[in-house]
Amino acid sequence: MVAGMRNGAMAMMLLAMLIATKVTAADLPANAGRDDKIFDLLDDNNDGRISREEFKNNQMLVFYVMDRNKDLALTRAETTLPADNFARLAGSDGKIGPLEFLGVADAAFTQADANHDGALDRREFTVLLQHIRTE
Ligand SMILES: [Ca+2]
Ligand SMILES: [Ca+2]
Ligand SMILES: [Ca+2]
Repeated sequence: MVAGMRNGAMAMMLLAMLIATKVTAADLPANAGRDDKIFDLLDDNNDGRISREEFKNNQMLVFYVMDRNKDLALTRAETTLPADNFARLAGSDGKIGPLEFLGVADAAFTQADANHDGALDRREFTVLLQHIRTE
């Protein structure tokens, strides 16, 4: 479905932005091993898998960092999204709320979990990052 594909592409774009934010925030060097470091940042309990909960929790942190005026809504000025993508995500109120934000993160996670075991291993995560980079 066209709508589904659009959501997927949007999810990837937003996630790319989020990951970029996280990397900047952590002040990581942009060289080899970066994917591993991003993975470790998201894997809170260090079991080598990113659970849906870990993924969502970290997305909420990113949301909070991006939400500069802390009104629990992202305006376009608070994101780096192109206008049309922002408009689609934000809906009629013109802002991205926490639930809309988590919905996108959720879609990206589901797409990345190739073997449907409810967690991303390093391999699935690397594939996700590669998708993001080639979008
Ligand atoms: Ca984990
Ligand atoms: Ca805000
Ligand atoms: Ca999996």
